[in-house]
Amino acid sequence: MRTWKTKKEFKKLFIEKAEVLFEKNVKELSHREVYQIIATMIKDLVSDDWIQTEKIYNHKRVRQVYYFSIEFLLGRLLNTNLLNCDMEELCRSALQDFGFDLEDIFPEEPDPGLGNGGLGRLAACYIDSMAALQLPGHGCSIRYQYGLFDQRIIDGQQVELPDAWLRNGFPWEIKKSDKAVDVRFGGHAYMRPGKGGALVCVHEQYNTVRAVPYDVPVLGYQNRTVNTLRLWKAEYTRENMYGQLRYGDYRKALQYKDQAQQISRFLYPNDSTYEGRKLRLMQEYFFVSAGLQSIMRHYKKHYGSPKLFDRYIALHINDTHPALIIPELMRILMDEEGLSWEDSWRITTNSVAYTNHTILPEALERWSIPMFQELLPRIFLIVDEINRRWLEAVQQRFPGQEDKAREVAILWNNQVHMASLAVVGSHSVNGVAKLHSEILKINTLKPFYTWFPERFNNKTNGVTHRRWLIESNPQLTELICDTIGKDWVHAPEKLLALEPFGNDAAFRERLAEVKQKRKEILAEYLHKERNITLNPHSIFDIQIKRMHMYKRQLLNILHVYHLYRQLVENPGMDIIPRTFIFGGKAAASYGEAKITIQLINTVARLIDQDYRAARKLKVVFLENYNVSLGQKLFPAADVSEQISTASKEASGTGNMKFMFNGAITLGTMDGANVEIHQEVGDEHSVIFGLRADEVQRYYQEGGYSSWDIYNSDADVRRALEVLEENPMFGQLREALLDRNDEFFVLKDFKSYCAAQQEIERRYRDTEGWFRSSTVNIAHAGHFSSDRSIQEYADEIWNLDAVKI
Ligand code: CR6
Repeated sequence: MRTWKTKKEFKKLFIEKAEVLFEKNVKELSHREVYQIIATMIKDLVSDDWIQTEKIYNHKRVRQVYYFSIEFLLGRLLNTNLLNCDMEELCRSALQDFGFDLEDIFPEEPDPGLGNGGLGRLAACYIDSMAALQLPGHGCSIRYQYGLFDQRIIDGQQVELPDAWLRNGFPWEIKKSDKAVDVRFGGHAYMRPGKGGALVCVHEQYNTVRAVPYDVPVLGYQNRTVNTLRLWKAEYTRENMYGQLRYGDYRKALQYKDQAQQISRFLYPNDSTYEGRKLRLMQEYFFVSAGLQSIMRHYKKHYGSPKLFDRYIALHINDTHPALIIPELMRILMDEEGLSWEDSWRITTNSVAYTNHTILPEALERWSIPMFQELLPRIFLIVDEINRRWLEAVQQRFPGQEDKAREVAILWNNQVHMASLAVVGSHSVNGVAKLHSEILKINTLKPFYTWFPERFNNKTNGVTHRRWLIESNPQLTELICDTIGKDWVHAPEKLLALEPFGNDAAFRERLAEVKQKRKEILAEYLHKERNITLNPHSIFDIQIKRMHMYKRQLLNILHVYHLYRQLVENPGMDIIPRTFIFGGKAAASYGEAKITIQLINTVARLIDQDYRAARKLKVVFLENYNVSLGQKLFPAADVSEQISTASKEASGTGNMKFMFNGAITLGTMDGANVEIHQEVGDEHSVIFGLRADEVQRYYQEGGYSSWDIYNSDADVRRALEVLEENPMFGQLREALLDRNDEFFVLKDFKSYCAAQQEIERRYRDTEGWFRSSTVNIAHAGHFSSDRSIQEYADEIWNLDAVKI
């Protein structure tokens, strides 16, 4: 492989690539072509290390983890990879010689939209950290042809367009046709006596879907480790198609072909809600089976007997979407390797660990048994047997107590309960923040906790500080390095050394300059790219995340409207100018979330058109919020809105990205906000609203009366008038009043308004504000995904780092 280490070599190779890939000389290249050339060059550059990394893992027979996730929300890779292989400056300067600015090249890369929100982005942060920590860990997922939809706002409303992110190819991937495997769907499965009388399974008349892997290198941070993210694409097989044609059934043959290709076509645009589509179940089994077959093949080649599988391999399931890995591993060990049920079960439960990401009941996956059975007959037999043995154990301990069995059954009410399968079939179950992990134990998974208390643990989420601070905010990175040196880059907890500088006026001044600069960069960008004008001297108050009723964007906008009404009545009111920025996609079928977007845009227009308010207030809803837009927004934020109904947000990870960039959290005691508050205290964060236990108590007692609040609080009554602007908003009004305000928006309204006043009071004290900002940055290190991943490696996977 021709590679490059110096600027001279870079330029020589660049010119060659321009010829080979595009038959152009350098002057004729478009920015997109420049991007494609550099990406290809980086892939070449790291290919030796990639091969070397795998060789060392195999040769040393180290224990490895495979992280199965139905989403990986990667974001752009060019900048990240340049940073990781320490070639950013060389590349920048070489391009300059050719007359290109690297900053113009970055935006040419489309965001791979292979995820919805937090869960998918978490998976991306986690593989980044595994490589940075030199842990032998790989990702496994689906190569969706269409990612999450492209969001447009037309007349204030969300419109979804297909996201054909692969249109111009994906230069980071390598197709590995020779590593393809076959996955079976449908047919009939039954047991029959085999040699020596033992029962063996027969599975016949199934359809075969070919799974073709595309590998993406995952680079460690300047350490030569290159792990793999393996994405599977579904293809039909000629054999299967011709098999059907032989019987003259064209309709069936084409139906098969179409269905096979359909499997990796779309990412489901749902976040935290149960998507009960047959195709989704096919996707889940497809990538789990393909991934596991390829792991087993590789394992047997390099490591030996399947009996020792669990000594060398850890399998992690990111939520329940990959939980079929449990019966699939049982199938492979029994049907293909000839192991007994008992040995297979021991190996399976020792290998698999499960992370739960939500307590929302509608998001806990359940599949109808008839559909499951029809699609995956062999897997169903195994799940049925797992369930039978498990309930037998329950009966033995609690004879005659039907209700005990009902609570923990995997098959119940004609449904397969995936969370139950995941808990029973793994050795570790974790939540994603301390509060969430407690709620799992005392509430959501309580009966399982009584059975297996030793399985339950917490792993608070984290985000990669390399992308979310170093890459996104070079100005702040430079200031931090000037102040405390560079140790924190490798050991983010060392950011703590920054804390005393909160009392240093010169430092605070520089920090304020950085924040100002980042607000101006954002304002300029939005002006140029989206024709939006912001006042960079206003407070930037930002809520960016998926649109969801539990996340309460509605509470935020009702407060904005409340402020607006105050200003109209009293135009001289002394408030600091404020810019409220929203961004987030609503699932296409989530009516209330889509109406909330409309409401935000309505209030935005109302304010823009009213001179009494427009000087002080501004609302913007940013179209198509994604990872790369996030990288512009977090650095520019003064206030981080984390206002979910307590107990509902399992962790949140945007809260951590804001913290790394020195924003102050305005939040409820929910998810990881609790731990952020624990780190920085009341003095450096603003907390409001009901606590999780209060919320849960209200639910147990049938809720509270939102009408009482409406009747007794004039501010609430006035705020709700905005819902009379448009008949569409009647639905939101109904949810708040007639359907009793499931998410406690009205209940928390007063306390939220007070918290917003507190924000303003603190902002007026510039010295105090930037002291708080400093304390937040200093304590953000705890929320690096390096810390999370080290905990997973030590406490769940039992994994050691490997020097390359
Ligand atoms: N929607 C949680 O809701 C958490 C992420 C990652 C979520 C969110 O609070 O930070 O996972 N849950 O752990 C699911 O996707 C099921 C999310 O992103």
